[in-house]
Amino acid sequence: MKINLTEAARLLHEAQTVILTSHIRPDGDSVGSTLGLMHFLRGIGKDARVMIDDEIPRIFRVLPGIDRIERPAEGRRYAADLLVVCDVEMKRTGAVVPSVDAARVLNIDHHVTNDEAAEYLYLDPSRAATCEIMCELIRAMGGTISLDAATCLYTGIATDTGFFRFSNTTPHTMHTAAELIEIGVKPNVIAVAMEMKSYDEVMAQVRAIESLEMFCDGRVAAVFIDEARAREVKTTEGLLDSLRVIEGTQIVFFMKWLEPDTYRVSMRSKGVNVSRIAQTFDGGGHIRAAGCTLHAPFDEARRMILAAIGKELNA
Ligand SMILES: [Mn+2]
Repeated sequence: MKINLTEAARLLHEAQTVILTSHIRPDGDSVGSTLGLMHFLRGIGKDARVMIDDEIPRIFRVLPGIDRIERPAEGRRYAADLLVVCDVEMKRTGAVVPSVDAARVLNIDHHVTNDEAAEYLYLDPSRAATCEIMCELIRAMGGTISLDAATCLYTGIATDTGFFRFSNTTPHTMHTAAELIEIGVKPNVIAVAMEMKSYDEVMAQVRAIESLEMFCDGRVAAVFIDEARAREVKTTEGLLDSLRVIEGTQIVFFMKWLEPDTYRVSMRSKGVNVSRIAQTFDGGGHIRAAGCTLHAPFDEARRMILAAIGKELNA
C-alpha cells in the first residue's frame, strides 16, 4: 500500500526496535540510506540496526557506522517492530526479509520499477536517491541530521547522481546536498573515497575495456565477461562510466559471469528506457540505469540481451 511521507514518519515514530536493510550488491545509496537513517533513529533513542546480506565494498569504510552493518546468520530469526527496506523492493534483500519477523514492513524507494509488494510503501521516483528521501523523512519526523547521518546521506546522493552529473540531478537534489554540506560533510573526502581503486582493480578495468565491442552502428558499447575473464575482472565498478564517454553511444552495458549459466547485466543509457529492457528479464532500475540477471549459457545470454537492446533502440 502506498503511503505518504507523514504516514512513513509515523510508522517510524511508533516503532522501538527497527531493522534496516537494502539490496545485495550494495552501492552508495543502499549503504548510505540505511546507515543514515540508523544514525538518526539511534539519536532519538530507538534500537536500530542495519542488516545487509552481502560483502560491503571497501570504499564505504569512510562512512560512520560501517562496522555496525550485520549479515544475517543462516537459520537465525530476527525480531523487530518495524523492518525498513531501503532503495529496493522486498524481494532483493537476499536472506534479510525472509529472516526477519517484523510487526510491520515499510519500504522506502525511488525506483520507478518497484513492484509495490510491501505492506507500506513510500515511493518517490522523482528523487535521485533514496538518501534524498531520507533527508525529507527525517525532517518530516521533526528531527535534525547529525554529521554522521549527513555523511552517509550525502554519499548516497553523490553516488546515485554520478556526483551531480546524471540527468536525475534536480534543484531539490542540489539543495539537499547543500544542506548536508552545511552540516559539515566534506564533499572532497567522499569523492576521493568513492573513486579509490586498488592497482588490481585498475588493471581489471583495463582488461575489461580491452574486450569492448560496438553494436548498432556505434550506438551500443558492450563488454562481455565470461567465466574465464571474470576471474581476472573482479570488479566492474566504474566500468560503465568509462564506456559512456564514447561518442555516439546511446546504451552502454556489460554482461558478467556470476555462476554457471548465470550472467549479470548492467546498463546505462542517454535516454532509451533501459529499465524496460531489464524488466523483460525480471530485473529493474531507472530509465537511464538498470540491471538484470540472465539464466542461460554465455552465447545465448549474449544473444538475448543484444536482441532486447536492439529492439528497444529501434522502437
Ligand atoms: Mn538508489
